[in-house]
Amino acid sequence: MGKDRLWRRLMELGTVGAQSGGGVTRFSFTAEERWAKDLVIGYMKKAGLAVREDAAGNVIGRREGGDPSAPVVMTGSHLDTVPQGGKFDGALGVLAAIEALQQMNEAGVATRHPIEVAVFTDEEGARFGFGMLGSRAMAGTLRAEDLTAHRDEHGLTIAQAMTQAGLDPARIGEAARRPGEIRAYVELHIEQATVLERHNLPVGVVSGIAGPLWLQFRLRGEAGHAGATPMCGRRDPLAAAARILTHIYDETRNFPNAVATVGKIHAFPGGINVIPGEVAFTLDVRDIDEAARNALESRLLSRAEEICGAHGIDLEVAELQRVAPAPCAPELMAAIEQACRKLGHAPLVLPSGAGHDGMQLVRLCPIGMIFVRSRNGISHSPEEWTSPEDCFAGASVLYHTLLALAEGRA
Ligand code: HGY
Ligand code: MN
Ligand code: MN
Repeated sequence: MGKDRLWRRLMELGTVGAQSGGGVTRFSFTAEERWAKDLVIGYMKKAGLAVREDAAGNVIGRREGGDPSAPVVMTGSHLDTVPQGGKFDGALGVLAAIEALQQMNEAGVATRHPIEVAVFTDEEGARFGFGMLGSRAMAGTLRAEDLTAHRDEHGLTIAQAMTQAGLDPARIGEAARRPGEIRAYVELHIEQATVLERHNLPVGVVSGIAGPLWLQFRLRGEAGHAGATPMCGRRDPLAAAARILTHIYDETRNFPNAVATVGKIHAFPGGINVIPGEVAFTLDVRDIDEAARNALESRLLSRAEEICGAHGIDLEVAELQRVAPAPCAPELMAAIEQACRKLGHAPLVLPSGAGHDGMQLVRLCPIGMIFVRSRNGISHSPEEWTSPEDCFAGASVLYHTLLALAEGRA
């Protein structure tokens, strides 16, 4: 395995969309993401892969197997990022997969199954508030309205952004793969939490992926003069929002595996001496247990309605995305554990709090995930970091897992 080549490519890719604050921003269907895809297509060609782009903008590099009728062993990840994200989230899974296949080609390794590396479009959902677009298209779970219901900060829909990027949104259905066409999907990803670090382990075996629910809250009250309007009688949506947010953080503590995050909040019109007329904020709620997540959701919504009723505020809650938690396949976990042991790593099993494309592909095939250690558990930040040694350890586990699957031994 080419540790230096993998690291060099990671750092080179990390310059695409680099921001002055040290983070990386590559939103879907932007010049930065296109640049990143073109760079990775160059790596795929150097690795000897046949490269194509599907109707959703997914980039797919393919290594043929000996049996053309054998289902595909798929791996990959994403190149788009959150705003001011890190160099490893998504990028490591793509580059390690390319490195694994390049090693197989350079070593003349023959496998029965073909292997594909997929670069999924818009996994993060950072631009439109709707994620996993490419893997939904591949899994056939995308609805036509998904391409027009969500807009970016400039008011562009996903369909319009696709058209600007040279894609035809009307043909996105062509990206869907047939059930049975894919044998398994295995993704390498940074852990983005501290479990591996606390156990002093470089790699881990993922047991399942928590399901994200994204809601958009919109509270409408009455704008007014900050100085001339007495406190009593105001219909200030921010006063109601403050109570709702406090309840969100307090109530979530009653659900041991749940997390809740308000990542975006805006007061309109946004004047220092203006009582806001409207407040909008997003809520990201997750749990590995869907029933627990749904119970938390209903408690938060009913309390929000009570608070807004008491403040004379109109409340509107829109669902942006609701993804079910996804279990990893035991047989793939076993294959990953075997690869870990082969390389001398204790195979710690852990859940993923973060969402991944496998949550969509689980409708097509069994999924597995390999984690590598994240320094201080930090991700979605310029501070995101995984050491070269751990990146290489993860890539080696991926290599042996893909080989076992593609040779039909797992
Ligand atoms: O939001 C997530 O969990 C992932 O980073 N898309
Ligand atoms: Mn991410
Ligand atoms: Mn990711």
